[in-house]
Amino acid sequence: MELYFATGNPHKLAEANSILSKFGVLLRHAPSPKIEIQSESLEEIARYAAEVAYRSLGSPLVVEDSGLFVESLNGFPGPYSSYVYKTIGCGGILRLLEGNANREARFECVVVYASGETLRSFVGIARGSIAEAPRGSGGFGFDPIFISDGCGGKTFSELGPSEKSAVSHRGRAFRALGEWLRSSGRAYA
Ligand code: ITT
Repeated sequence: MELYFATGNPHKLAEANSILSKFGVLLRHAPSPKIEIQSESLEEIARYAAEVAYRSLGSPLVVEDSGLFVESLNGFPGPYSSYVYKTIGCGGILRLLEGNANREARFECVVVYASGETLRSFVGIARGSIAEAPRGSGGFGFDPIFISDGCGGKTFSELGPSEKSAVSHRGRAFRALGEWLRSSGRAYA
């Protein structure tokens, strides 16, 4: 089964494809941009983008919105993660947390599938904490500063791609999508 993925982020496409290939699903980069509204809800952003992309493409597709939520910053940068990464980056988040003992954080991901009348969301959350300094060279975005619970203190950047996907917000959300596609008879694997 093939689906379009409306995203401007090639890392997301690669991670999602490595997960969905186990469900017999291949994601193709959608030839239409992801239109993002401003909202505090990842789900609202992803659903709107999926509806717009589906109207323009007319083929089954997925859209994903994700973000890093830092507890002691009241969830910042959350839905603004892409802009915050481009502006202040990992170093900026580390500076905001200087001297702060509470380093708890989580990544959230909402995947929305759109086809015909069907619009369905799948959520994945990865809990963890913000490292004292960046570590590792893999992944993208805030991976060098995010330590996922249950990974021996390694940052996402220090994990291999499949180790990251096993615990990541994206891994959880796309596996839920894959299971639903399979159980609803849309994908066979
Ligand atoms: P699209 O909107 O085009 O899909 P994007 O990168 O702009 O790509 P988002 O708007 O969903 O995506 O922003 C999410 C940001 O959160 C992303 O740019 C990263 O900075 C960060 N992020 C999300 N998932 C991440 C991950 O697995 N590892 C590291 N950073 C991540």
